[in-house]
Order: sequence, then C-alpha cells, then structure tokens
Amino acid sequence: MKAFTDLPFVRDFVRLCSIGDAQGFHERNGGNLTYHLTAADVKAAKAVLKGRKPGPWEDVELTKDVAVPSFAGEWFLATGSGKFFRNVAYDPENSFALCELDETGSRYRVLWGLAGGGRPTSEFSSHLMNLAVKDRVSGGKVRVIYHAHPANLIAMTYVCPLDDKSFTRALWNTMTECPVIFPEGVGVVKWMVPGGREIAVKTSTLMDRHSVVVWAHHGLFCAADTFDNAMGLMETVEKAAKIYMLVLASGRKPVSGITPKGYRAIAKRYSVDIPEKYL
Ligand code: 2HA
Ligand code: ZN
Repeated sequence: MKAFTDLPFVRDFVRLCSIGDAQGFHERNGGNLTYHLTAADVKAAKAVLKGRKPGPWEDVELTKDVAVPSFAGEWFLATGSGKFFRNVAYDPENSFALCELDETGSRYRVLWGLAGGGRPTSEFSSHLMNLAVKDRVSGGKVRVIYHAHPANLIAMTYVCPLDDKSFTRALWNTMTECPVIFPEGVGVVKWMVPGGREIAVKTSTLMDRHSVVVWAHHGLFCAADTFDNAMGLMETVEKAAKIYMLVLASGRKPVSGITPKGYRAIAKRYSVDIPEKYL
C-alpha cells in the first residue's frame, strides 16, 4: 500500500522545499508553501488515508468578510508554522500538513501531518486568499502559492523605488527573458507586518493582475499552476535581482538597457501581452 508521501503531488511539494532550501531561500523557518489539491489528488489521498481520524476544526484566522467560501470543503497541503524547509524531506510528517476547509471556508482541520502538533503556516490566510483570487482569474489552473526570502530580491527593495512600474522595469531590464516569464510585471507591497488579514488582503488585490508580488524588506510571493513554474518564477526574479544588485555594486552607471521598442518586439515575437503602462 502506498504511503501518503509517495503520492506524486506530495513528492513534488517536498521537492520544491528541498530545492528552495538548497538555493538558500529559507533561513530557519523562513518562507512557506501551499498547494490546492485537484479532485484527482483528493481521490488519491482519500485512498491512502482511509480510516485516519481527522484533527479538530480550527480557525484559519480569517474573519467572515475575508473567509474563502469558494474553497468550502477543498483540500490543501501547507508547510507548518515555525517549521523549517530544510526538514520537510527529512521529517515530512512533522513539517507540513494536509488540511481540509469547512463549509464556510473559514475553518480547517488537519487530515495528515503536523504529527507533533502545530498549525499551518502563519501566512495560511494570505495563501488561501491569493489562491482564491488566482483560481477565479485562471479558471482553476493556479494551484501553488510559494513564499520565500531570497537575499538579492530583498536587498533590491532597499534601493529600487517601491512602485509596481519602477520595480517591474528594473527587473525586466536585467535579462531579456524576464518579460516573457512574468509579462504582467510584479506588484509591490510596501513594508507591512506579516501574518494575518491585512497583508493577505493587500497581496491578494495585487494577485488579481500579477503572479509575482514583492513584500518590501521581506521577500517574494509567487503563484503558479505547477510546482516547477512556482520555483521557476522565484528563481528568475531572484536572478534578475542579483544582476540588478551586481550592476549597482560595480559602481558604474549603466550605459545601455532594453528600450520600450525592444519590449514591444519581445511581446510580438513571443506572443505575450506586455502592458503599455510599464513601458
Ligand atoms: O517565517 O516567512 O512571512 C515564515 C515567513 C513569514
Ligand atoms: Zn516571510
């Protein structure tokens, strides 16, 4: 009989955590990951979890007006609050959880994992609200929300103006493929206290138009259809930020870059929609 951790989506969840750790994106308990199971995933999970007793219902920390009723009864994998990405592959059953939401979308219970106790990530409300927005705008395709603390991206938030246009252009200008990989640009949240409702609402309003949201002096949120694409976004934005910081560190003033005309040509060649407001 298959173990829960042998299911393909669980293996992919664990793999992302290991890659993120190897990249240095997750000091201590930094960062978090949530995956919204498909109907087929739920069926496969039910088969291996047969007879297991669910934990008690708990509050998601969402008030009624920001609950996620569209996710009533849906299942999610989420890293645990205070748990280390480094330990996810080593000790899966204590590092993350399979959670079910109740019929109001404001309470959850643990179906598997967090064996020694604990709660899903402190950003669970952010993740659920972001997933709900992306679910609506993507027609159910977006399944993964990944938050990390990549160093160059965080460094960049101290020197690049914290508005969507400046930040997007600064990132796009570092590597030609950036506007192809995140053509809708990045949204920027100025510094806020993390965890809970306020930052969740702010981030999810930006997720309407973006798949990448920067949290100033904190980290990055990426939304994607697959684990590979979520990590792909995280790595691409972090590499772009690294190039931005390398150019600054050189002490030389840039003497060239990609022009608005260049971006329009990229949009045409790669059939992507690059908003004119960013050019
Ligand atoms: O420690 O990254 O934003 C987890 C976090 C909170
Ligand atoms: Zn964080």
